[in-house]
Amino acid sequence: MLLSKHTIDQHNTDLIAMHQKQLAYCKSTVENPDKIINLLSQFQIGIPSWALGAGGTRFGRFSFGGEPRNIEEKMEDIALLHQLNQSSGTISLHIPWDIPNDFPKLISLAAEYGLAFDAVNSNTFQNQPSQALSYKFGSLQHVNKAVRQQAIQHNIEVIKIGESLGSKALTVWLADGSCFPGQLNFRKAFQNTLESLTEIYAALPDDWKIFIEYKAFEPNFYSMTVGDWGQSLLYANKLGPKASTLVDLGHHLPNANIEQIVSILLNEGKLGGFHFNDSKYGDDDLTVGSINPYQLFLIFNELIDGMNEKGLDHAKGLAWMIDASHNIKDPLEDLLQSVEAIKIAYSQALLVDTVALKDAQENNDTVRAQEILQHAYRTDTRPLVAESRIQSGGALDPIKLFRQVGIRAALVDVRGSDSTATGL
Ligand SMILES: [Mn+2]
Repeated sequence: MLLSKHTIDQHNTDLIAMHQKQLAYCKSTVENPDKIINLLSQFQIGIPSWALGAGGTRFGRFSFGGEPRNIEEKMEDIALLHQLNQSSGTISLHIPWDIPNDFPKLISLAAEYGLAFDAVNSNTFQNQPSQALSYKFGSLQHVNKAVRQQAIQHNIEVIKIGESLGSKALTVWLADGSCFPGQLNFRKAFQNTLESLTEIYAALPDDWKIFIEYKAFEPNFYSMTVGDWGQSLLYANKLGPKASTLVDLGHHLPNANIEQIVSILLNEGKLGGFHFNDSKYGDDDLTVGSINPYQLFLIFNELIDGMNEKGLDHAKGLAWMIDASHNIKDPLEDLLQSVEAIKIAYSQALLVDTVALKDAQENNDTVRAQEILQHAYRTDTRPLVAESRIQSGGALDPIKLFRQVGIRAALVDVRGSDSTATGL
């Protein structure tokens, strides 16, 4: 379901007077507001195809109704998000939860919606019905070479699918690891994984990248074969220039200093992509910025510092994606909240007085350094984010409009109250 331009314009007209007051005040308090608005307009965040339905836990799943029943409907939902916020212009597919077969149709649908295909994701953490061998004891690390080969072939297949859609990167997240001491020879598991990744790397087209995602624990609870950024970086360095690390915010142990990790990886030229979410305990898949927005701001502060240092374009230099999917919110409203939180944190980090911060650091002025960061963090940049949205044709208040129009009820009418998004 898509909105008419008239519906969006009418919504904006109703809210414009208040917005203009807030924008005028905000612009009077920050440096270079128009530059920030312009950067915000260019910033696109990939929406994962698996976030469009209700996620579940291992205890249960509560369907939302009106969930997309196929890849075309997933694209339609992302197109709707993009209409509302003008920042959700890319889609990240997960194979085989999404199995595209009519490529020309999907490509023309994407063009019609103004969407592009972001990194494609392989899946060797589940057995699929057609599959000969089991991933119960791992995939790329497996003691049995035939299992490793099956997982390698799957990844190569995913690259081919991505190529047909115009994607330029493969994200590999491995559930491989062990649940009990003694189960696994760590060195052999690492070596097997490296050899498997090397074969996948060899199948990458010249202009492709491979992102190695890490995770501290779950589903394996004693060891993960790509368990932290150090292990991921080892693989990425050994594989070559097309390989880099992907940071998923929820994949760290509690209180990990993610902003420092990001800073070092960027400095090494080995930060490839980002999965945004938020967490209190582990891989909670919560809405971006819902638990610790200051951490998100600090991460963006390091990202901007590192990207500027390397001359990377903020919008295109890294692959920005959301990776969250949970149980109780309307998934589309949740994604609107996540994108908004990302853009707020990005815009606040753009406000940091980097010259003054550098001076404070050079003079060991800890108090002033904190003042500079927190001054930026405590600035309300929401009017700048809203302005960038309406300048691009989006809605002033996406969630308000989503509710006013009754989008969820309309989706339930078309797709039914018990539809389940594929893969969930
Ligand atoms: Mn992830």
